[in-house]
Amino acid sequence: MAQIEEILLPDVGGEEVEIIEICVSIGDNLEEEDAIITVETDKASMDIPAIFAGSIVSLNVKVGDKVSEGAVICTMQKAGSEAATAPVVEAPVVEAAPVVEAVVETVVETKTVQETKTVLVDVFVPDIGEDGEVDLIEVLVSVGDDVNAEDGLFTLETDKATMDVPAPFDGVVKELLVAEGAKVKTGTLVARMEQNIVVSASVSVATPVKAAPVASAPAPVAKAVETPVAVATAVVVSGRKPHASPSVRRLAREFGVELELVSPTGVKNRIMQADIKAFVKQTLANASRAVAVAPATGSGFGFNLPTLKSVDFSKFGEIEIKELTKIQKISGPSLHRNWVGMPHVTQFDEADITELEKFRKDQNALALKKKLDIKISPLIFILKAVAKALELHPTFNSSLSEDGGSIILKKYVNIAVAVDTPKGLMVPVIKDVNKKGIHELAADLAVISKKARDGKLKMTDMQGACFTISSLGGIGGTAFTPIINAPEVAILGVSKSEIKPKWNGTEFVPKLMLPLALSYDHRVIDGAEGARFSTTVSSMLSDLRLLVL
Ligand code: CAO
Repeated sequence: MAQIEEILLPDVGGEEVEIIEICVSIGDNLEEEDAIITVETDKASMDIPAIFAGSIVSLNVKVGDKVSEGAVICTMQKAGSEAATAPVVEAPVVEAAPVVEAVVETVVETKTVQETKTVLVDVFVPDIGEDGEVDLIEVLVSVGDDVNAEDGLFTLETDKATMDVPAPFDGVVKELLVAEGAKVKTGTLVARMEQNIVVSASVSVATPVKAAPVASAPAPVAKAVETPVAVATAVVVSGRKPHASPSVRRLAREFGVELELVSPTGVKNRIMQADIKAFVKQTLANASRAVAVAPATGSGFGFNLPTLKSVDFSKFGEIEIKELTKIQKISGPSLHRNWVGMPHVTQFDEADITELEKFRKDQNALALKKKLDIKISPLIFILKAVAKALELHPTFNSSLSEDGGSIILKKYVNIAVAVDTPKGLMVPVIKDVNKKGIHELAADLAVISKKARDGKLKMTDMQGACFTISSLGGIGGTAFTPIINAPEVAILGVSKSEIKPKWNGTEFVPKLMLPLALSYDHRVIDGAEGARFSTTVSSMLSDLRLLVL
C-alpha cells in the first residue's frame, strides 16, 4: 500500500523561520537525510532533511515563505510503497430484497506513533581548541560497554591540558578505531557507538467504517469502498550520526573543504552551512596570522626581520641542547605574534596595600580559627579590584574586531590568571569575577591553580577570558612588562610588595607598596585611559571601601 506522508517542519528553535532554498523538485527521489528545504533563523541557516527515503509528491512551500513548527513542507511517498491509488474493493453482491446500501463513513484518527531504531553513529574528536594533532593517552572504555552521555571515552593530552572525548549520547560502544598513543585532532573519527533513536510521528489514519444499513431505493449492489490510508507525519528524530546534507556538501565542495575537519554545530551533529563558512573564515584567518608572524622572511608588516645566523657555540666551550617544552613551543609563536602584532604600552603604578594587608591577614587568621580551608592571597583582592575597574572602564573589557574597525565590548567579567607550572606557564580563567566574593574567588583560584599544576586543565578552563593578571609577587622583582594575551587588549602584571617610606605631608611613614604594570593595546586604549584604569585599580586596593561604591 502506498504511504504518502506529509513532512512537517520540526521544531527549529521555537521561532518562525524563512525558507531560503527549496532543494528538491516534485518527482525527485531522496535518500534519508537529503535536504528538502533550507530555512534561516536570526542565528543560523539549516536544512530540513528527509526523514526517510522516498519521492517528492507535492511541494507545499516556496522560497520566501515564513513557516513555523508543524507547517506542511511537502508530501513524500515512502520508497518501496505502492502507487497512491485508492483500491476499490468489490463487496459481494447483496441479493436480498429490500435492497440495502451499506453507508461508508470515514473516520480520521490522529495517532502518535513512536518507533525505536538502533543506529550506528560515528564518534569524532570534538573541537579541542587546537589546530594540530594531540596525543591520545588513554582509552577509557571497551567494545560492548554501555556508556552514558558525557562519559569519557578517551583521554587526550595537549601541551596545555588533558581532556576527555565524551560519549555524545547514551549508547553502546561498538568499535574503537584508535588506540593509546594515537595522534588525533578535532574531527578525527575515533569510535562507533550504537544508539537507540526514537522516531515519533503524528499519523492521521483514515479508516472506512460501515455504518448501520439504512433502507434505500432498490439497487442490486452495495459497494463498500475502502479508502486508502493517508498518513500525515510530523517527525522528530532524536539521535543521528554526524552528517551534512547535500546542499552543505555542495558548499563544502565549492570551497574545497573536507567535511571531516569541520566541527558540526547543528542539531544531532549536523554540519551546517554556517559551519562550513566559519571553517573557511577560520582557515583564512589562520593563514593570514601565519603570514603575520613569519619571523624572518615576508614578515607581513611591510618589512623583513633580519634572520639570526646559526652559530656553532661548541667552538667556544661545552654545550648541551635542551628541547623547549611542548608548552613553550606552542606559546612561543603566540607570544611573538602578540608582542609584534600589538603596539604595547606599559603603565606603571603602585598601590598602597598597608590596610589591605592587615585586613587580609585578619581574614586568614579568622578562617584558620574557623577551620575553613581558605587562604586569601593579595591576588584575590587584585582580581576583585580589576573586575570593578573593567566594569568602570569597559574599553578594557573588549577585543578589537578582525578588520580593526570596531571593538567588541563584553558584558561578562572573566579574568585569566597566569600560573607557573612544572611544564610551563598556563593561563586558566576564573569566570564572573565581578559576581563572586573573596572566599569564592580564593576557592576558585586554589582549584584552577592546582588543576594547572597537575596538568588537569580542560580547554574550557582556559577559554573566554576578558583580561589577564600575571602575578609574580610571590616570587619577587620590582616591575616587568607583561605581554597582552590576544584577543584581550590589556594585562596587569603584579610584582612583590615592599615597605617604602611615603611622605604624608609632614613626615615619612612606612607603607606597603604593591607594584603594578598594566600593558595595553594602544590601538584600542589611549594613554589617558590606561592611566585612569591603573589609578582605579590602585585606589581600590588602597581603600577597599571603593569596591562597594
Ligand atoms: N607581594 C608580596 N607577596 C606576595 C604577593 C605580592 N604581590 N603575591 C603573593 N605574595 C605572597 C603570598 O601572600 C604568599 O605568601 P604567604 O604564603 O606568606 O601568605 C606567597 O607570596 C605565595 O603566594 P602564591 O604564589 O602561592 O599565591 P598567589 O595567590 O599570589 O598566586 C598564582 C597564585 C597561581 C598566580 C601563583 O602561584 C603563580 O603561579 N604565579 C606565577 C605567575 C607567572 O609565572 N607569571 C608570569 C607570566 S609571564 O611569563
